Amino acid sequence: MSSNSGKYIRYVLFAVFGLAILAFITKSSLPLPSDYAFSLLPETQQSETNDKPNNEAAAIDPTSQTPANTGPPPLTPSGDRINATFVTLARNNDLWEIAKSIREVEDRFNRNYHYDWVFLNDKPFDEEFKKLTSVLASGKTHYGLIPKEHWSYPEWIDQDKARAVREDMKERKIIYGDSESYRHMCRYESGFFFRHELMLNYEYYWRVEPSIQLFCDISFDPFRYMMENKKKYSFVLSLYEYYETIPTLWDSTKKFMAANPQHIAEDNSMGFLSDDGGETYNKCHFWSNFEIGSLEWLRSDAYIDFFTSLDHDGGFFYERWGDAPVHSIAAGLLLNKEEIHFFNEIAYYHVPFTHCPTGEQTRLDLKCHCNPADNFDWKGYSCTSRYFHINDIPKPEGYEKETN
Ligand SMILES: Nc1nc2c(ncn2[C@@H]2O[C@H](COP(=O)(O)OP(=O)(O)OP(=O)(O)O)[C@@H](O)[C@H]2O)c(=O)[nH]1
Ligand SMILES: *[C@@H]1O[C@H](CO)[C@@H](O)[C@H](O)[C@H]1NC(C)=O
Ligand SMILES: [Mg+2]
Repeated sequence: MSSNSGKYIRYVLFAVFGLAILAFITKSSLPLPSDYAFSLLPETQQSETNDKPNNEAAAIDPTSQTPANTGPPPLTPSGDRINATFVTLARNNDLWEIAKSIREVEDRFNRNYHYDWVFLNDKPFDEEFKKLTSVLASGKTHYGLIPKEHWSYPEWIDQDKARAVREDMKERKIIYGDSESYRHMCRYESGFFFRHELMLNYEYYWRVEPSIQLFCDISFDPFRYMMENKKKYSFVLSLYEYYETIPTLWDSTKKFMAANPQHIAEDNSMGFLSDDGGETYNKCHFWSNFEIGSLEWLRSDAYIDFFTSLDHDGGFFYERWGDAPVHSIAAGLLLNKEEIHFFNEIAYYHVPFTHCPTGEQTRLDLKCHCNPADNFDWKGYSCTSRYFHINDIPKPEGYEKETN
């Protein structure tokens, strides 16, 4: 044995003795008053969390170390909110799925910002829906009924013809092809949600659908990013549309372009939408179940004229035009390229696709729990490479490694 072993034994005995005393104290001590446990929480969590905007409470010192087991680390302090809201179109029976989405948004971002949330529905929301969602959302919540004129057939639509199309699409097993309500939904999201009276109170929106997931902390304010960088539309996932749902959408688009050259942006993203200089549509679109965008842009003459022109052509009912290709074509043609933004940092899932940020350091910094192998961005059916290509910007760091 070495000469150190005696010392070593003394240390061990000392440690064992110390632990025994500690165990005794813990066991015999009186229950702690619950206030004591509460006082261990960081100050921000003591404030009335449901009660609405409180920027002082959200101003966490980002340099301070978070003690272990006292909750998630502080995110970037909020500062002032900009003029923006979350917006969700939902039915009463979407409650449990939208509840999950609200939790994701709140836990990853909005608990530090308290942005408002607008809920829209073609039927009145019931008390159960309002009760739970108003508690889950940390900002003010507003519930809007969609006016009949925005969720019904325009007079120029032949409803018999529309019905025949639905029956035909049902036989051809086209997804949602037989659904009438899905068509009203797509038309509403294409042309009306941004002009609902509740939405007139805001300049930017972030669309949230039921059952989505956010895998990373959002450590900055995407609304503010949009405003400060003059972005009008943003996305996290892009892909090709089912041709059967939009066979004449591009014909209608070309007709609009010819009649309204004044609305077409000079530095547009035609290269994202077409492989032959605008002759045909390549079916690329931004997936609109996630969107952060400018309401002022959607309310502009250019966008409204585009929607109105498409609406008169009837494809929302005679085909099954989705709001995703409609928004995407509008963004691609009416906006300059630099006004469309890709949010690599916002990790997102809506069945069946995942956007998991490219770049290991980004994922670690944001405490992401998505598997990078699930990232759809660089797979064959995504259009996101094309976005990088036409904008002539480098792919995020880590791209080479993660696509090999
Ligand atoms: N109020 C109302 N909301 C609807 C209706 N149909 C769909 N929605 C909402 O519109 C959005 C899009 O509908 P989804 O059913 O999610 O359509 P999708 O994303 O193409 O398809 P999924 O893969 O099923 O999610 C969601 O926020 C729905 O809650 C409807 O008839 N009434
Ligand atoms: C937010 O924007 C809307 C639409 O432009 C405007 O009517 C409203 O006054 C703005 N609200 C604030 C607080 O600036
Ligand atoms: Mg959905």
